[in-house]
Amino acid sequence: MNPVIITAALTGPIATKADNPGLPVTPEEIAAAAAAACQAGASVAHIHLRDEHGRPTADLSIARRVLDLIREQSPILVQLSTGVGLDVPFEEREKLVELRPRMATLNPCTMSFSAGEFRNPPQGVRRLAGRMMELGVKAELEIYDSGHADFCNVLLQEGLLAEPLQFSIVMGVRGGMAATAENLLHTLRKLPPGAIWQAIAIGRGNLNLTAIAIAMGGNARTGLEDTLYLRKGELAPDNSALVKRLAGVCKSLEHPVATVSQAEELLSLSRGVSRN
Ligand code: KMH
Ligand code: ZN
Repeated sequence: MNPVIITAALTGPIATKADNPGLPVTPEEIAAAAAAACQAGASVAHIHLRDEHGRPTADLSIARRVLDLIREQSPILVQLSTGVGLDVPFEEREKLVELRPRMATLNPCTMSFSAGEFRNPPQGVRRLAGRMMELGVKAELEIYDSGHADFCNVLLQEGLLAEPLQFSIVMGVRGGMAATAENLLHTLRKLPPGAIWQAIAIGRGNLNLTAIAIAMGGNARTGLEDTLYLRKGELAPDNSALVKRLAGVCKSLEHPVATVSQAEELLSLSRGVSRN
């Protein structure tokens, strides 16, 4: 049985400190949260950036500062979000991979996302996928609906993705598939053989669907991007509390938690000098 890679999604594009005071927003807070999450059992930090007003941004100097601070404080592997936030143009978002993080997300399709629109035009997605391959940045494919997995299979056939493919099955976003075990199973059947995957269940279904995914041999993600609460009515004090709880779930299910170097190996990350 492979160890479970725990990803900590520390900030996301939507929540504010008013929603949860433990949300890390500044580069310093994000780096400290990444280090604490690593201590608690996370081997990957999924990173969104915020500007000085707390708004989602793809500003390269902020991204550089966050990457540098994380590297100073922790061995955790960095996955930069190229999803960034609904109001940031695709053409700005895709530039983030030029910083050559070890990993970055690739959102394959345009979709409704709650009250907004998440724009991922097919030719832009192809350009970004190709550039990530050139730079050796591992793509995590964000699947909000089972048809998105079909499109990733097309990208694979076109030679724009490197195996093993890594997927997040995202459930619970309004505009994507609902957080149900049935949707998870249906989508998993579409993944190519040897694919690595995790479930991301936004909101209320977070703990149960994540546990189902771990029991099925998937990896796991948690963090204040995905859920602000530890349980109904109780805000999570910080990201590391959510990671600690998830590591406990893995332990109860007798699945070991991956170390950073195990995660690096399992994800087939390309090595490079001074990269997170
Ligand atoms: N925000 C989640 C619904 C990304 O940042 O590129 C999925 C996600 C994708 O984390
Ligand atoms: Zn994200």
